[in-house]
Amino acid sequence: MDGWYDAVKWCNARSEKSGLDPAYFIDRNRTTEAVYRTGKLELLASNVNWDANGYRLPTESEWEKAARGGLDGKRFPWGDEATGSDCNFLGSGDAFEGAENATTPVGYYNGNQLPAGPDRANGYGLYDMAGNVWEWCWDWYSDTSFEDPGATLPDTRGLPQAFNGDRVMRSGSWNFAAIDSSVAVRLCPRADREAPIYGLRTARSVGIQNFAFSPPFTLETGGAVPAPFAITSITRTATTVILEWNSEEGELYDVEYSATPERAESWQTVLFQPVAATAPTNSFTDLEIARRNAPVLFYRIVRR
Ligand SMILES: [Ca+2]
Ligand SMILES: [Ca+2]
Repeated sequence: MDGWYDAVKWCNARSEKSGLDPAYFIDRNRTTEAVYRTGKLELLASNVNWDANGYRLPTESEWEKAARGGLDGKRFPWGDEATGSDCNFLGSGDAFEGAENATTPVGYYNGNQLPAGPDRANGYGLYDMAGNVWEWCWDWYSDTSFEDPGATLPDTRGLPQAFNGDRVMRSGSWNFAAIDSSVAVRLCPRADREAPIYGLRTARSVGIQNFAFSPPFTLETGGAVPAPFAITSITRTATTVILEWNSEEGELYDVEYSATPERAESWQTVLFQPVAATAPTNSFTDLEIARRNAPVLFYRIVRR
């Protein structure tokens, strides 16, 4: 067994067994369809089809959001204190305490646990986000990964490259103290590390959820007089985005998108042919948002 690598391959195997699209690929550009099934690969974010409907590890940020269950600013998913009736830690006094692998069954803290306590499903209905077993996350581990520029992206996937051989684990476990079950505690095992206190929780992408759009802006073309125009309306369906903008007859426009708009080189053209304008407004329907591979998209209209 090879720790994180096996966790990732297990996600792919579960996807394929379930008839879903796997998320992890051998090729970093995913120019081939070779699914990651064997060996130890140092996967980068570009190895992943983040839009695949199959199983994958949550990113560290996804994990933390899931763990808090909407209750921010507290040490645990339910509040600031943890007792043996809340989650499985070392000495929590649950019915499995002292066993060789003293895990509690999934959902053990459902109101019928011992020591007796309330149902500890968090605000999102999730169990065991605190304690029981540590859970692998996607991200590379570094003490300072939150200072990386990418950490402020709307859907950060952590450091772009390996800092060392460590990946992040979260949650605490049956063999650690109660305080290590705090939502914010991070463990940094080597990615090939195996232990009976390690586990995983899978995630699935449900498609593009949120859109942010370029604000109205002014564009200059070839040093000409600034031509003010703006995206005037956005309509989103399950699979498309319809953009409308102010336009002038006879002009040509490119529709561009980006998931990281602050990076100038990240903008890509939606169309190969520019949109010929009608006056006074123009519209374009992006039919391929599911292929844009980003949970948040920004659009802008550029006049040729
Ligand atoms: Ca315990
Ligand atoms: Ca756990």
